[in-house]
Amino acid sequence: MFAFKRIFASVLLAVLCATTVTAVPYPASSKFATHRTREISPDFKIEVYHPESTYETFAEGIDHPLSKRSDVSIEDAAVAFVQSRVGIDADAVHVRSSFEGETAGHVYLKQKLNGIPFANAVANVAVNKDNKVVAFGNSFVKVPSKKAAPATPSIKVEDAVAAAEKHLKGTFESEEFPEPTIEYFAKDDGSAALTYVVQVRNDTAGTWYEAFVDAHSGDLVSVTDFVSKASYLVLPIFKEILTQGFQTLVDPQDTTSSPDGWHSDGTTTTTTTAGNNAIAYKGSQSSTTSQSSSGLVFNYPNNPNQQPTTTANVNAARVNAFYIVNTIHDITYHYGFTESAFNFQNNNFGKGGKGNDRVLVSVQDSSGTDNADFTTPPDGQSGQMRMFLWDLTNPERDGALENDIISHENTHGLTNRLTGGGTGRCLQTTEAGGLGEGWSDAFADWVEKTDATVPDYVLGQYVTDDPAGIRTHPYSTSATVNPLRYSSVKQLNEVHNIGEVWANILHNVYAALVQAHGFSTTARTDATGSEGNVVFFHLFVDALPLQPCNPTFTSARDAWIQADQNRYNGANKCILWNAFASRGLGVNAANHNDDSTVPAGC
Ligand SMILES: *[C@@H]1O[C@H](CO)[C@@H](O)[C@H](O)[C@H]1NC(C)=O
Ligand SMILES: [Ca+2]
Ligand SMILES: [Zn+2]
Repeated sequence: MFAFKRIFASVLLAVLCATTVTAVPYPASSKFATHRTREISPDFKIEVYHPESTYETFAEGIDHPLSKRSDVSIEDAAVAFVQSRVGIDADAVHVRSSFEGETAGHVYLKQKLNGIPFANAVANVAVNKDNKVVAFGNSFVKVPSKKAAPATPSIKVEDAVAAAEKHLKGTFESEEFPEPTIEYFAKDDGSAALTYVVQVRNDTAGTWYEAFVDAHSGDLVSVTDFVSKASYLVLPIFKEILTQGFQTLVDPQDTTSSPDGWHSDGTTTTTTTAGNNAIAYKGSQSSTTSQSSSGLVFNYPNNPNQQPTTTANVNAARVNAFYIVNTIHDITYHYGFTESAFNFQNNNFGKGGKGNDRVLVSVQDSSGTDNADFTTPPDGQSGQMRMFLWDLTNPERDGALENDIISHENTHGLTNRLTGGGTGRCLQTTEAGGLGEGWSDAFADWVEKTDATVPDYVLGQYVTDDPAGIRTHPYSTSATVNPLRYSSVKQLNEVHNIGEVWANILHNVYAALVQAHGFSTTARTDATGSEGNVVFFHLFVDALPLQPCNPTFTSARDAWIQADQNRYNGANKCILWNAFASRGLGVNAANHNDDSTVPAGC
């Protein structure tokens, strides 16, 4: 048995190795750790590669090969350690820099090949005061000599500089910048390119790159981007409430949806919470939040123990609201809420529809408390979101810091614009207004999902400081937890209450689609998948322009069925009908009387 296992293990290992070499050169799951797509301009992207790094820490520390010798420098100790640990010759390991900190010495090393250093194969070793190695990070690579480019360049340095300037639309400032150097660059196919390393800057565009230009072909192999990009300290859109934690998000803008980012309309560029899709302010539109440091850094920590009206908390609120409204712009754009479909943008970049109608987001609006609202005039006039403070607690709480409230409000803009052709006139009846409230809750429910589970969903628990939130029941697949069904509408005459019925039905439609087709973790940025949550939001958006002005539950349902026919050839017809019918909205439902019939064949 034991022998068999060993043979089996080595066969398995060989298969794994073979796969690694011949198929995907890196595990897809580690791509975020090794790759990054750098967008040089809207029509030029480059994927940069950093070999996978391993990292080990050793608590009190472990010996290095020179431990027994006295008076060994940390540099020599680190070289010997890396050499033994990685199994390479000493001449392949080269010290780049080192320093002695208070608790450890740090040595930074580069791999060398043919005497030429690698730009992206590095290691770092920390040695503590007891001369023990306490940490080791390593991205050294194994490049067979036949996969390494020849060590002598075949193009001239001037040509490499010209290529870098052309690709990156900037200038090599010869007076100021270091002389171009030659380094190997490890590529993700296991080869090594020989590159000239050239800095290129463009002050007008605010760019500063280090270009790696292939010293044989002149191609741009990679870039280092020295400019750190926009960052926002916010509650990420998949989180709902403060206690789930603020995070710093870098470059969250989606340039497919917002080609000039969130702070430019193509003509005017700002460094505040104002841009092409939205402006977030308090009191007047001149009271926005400015970047906390250059490069569009918005780092304003919220302090929940102080009143929301302190300067720091107002800034946190404007930044979070700005981030959420822009993110919703970018998400819904992927699913069809575009310029020509009457969305909210100042500049429509010649893509149809009317512009000059970005969302005006008034945080801590003084005209109300314990609520929020969204006004949707016709296409070409700005949507107006007003976020109020909630005075049920002390300190008071800010609706702009509970993402489901912002998501709910913003969705009113989506549904009012997409129903009836951008007039803002078509969700006016009580039943249609109720559907409007339901879509708004359903979008907040959808956008927060991070996996295929469909837990009960509660809205507004932070602002009310009540785990039950602001609705009468959690949205649920359990008819015990949430007994609302189509016939419940008969008893109701307030739009939010009616909305709860629709949102609960859509919660069940969502659950059925995810159960059937699984879940995409990238649904917020990629609408091309076939997963259930992607399908759900496509049908959600597609159904809006299909339905009549002032729809009813039954006409809204029919629009979903039709949307599925249009986009998926009716592949989900029975899933949809069964979900609708499970809450009384079957084929013969009418006049708020339940029916659980599904079409023949379902
Ligand atoms: C620098 O960027 C500006 C604005 O994007 C552009 O017009 C200009 O051509 C760039 N300069 C160079 C040298 O490419
Ligand atoms: Ca518009
Ligand atoms: Zn509402």
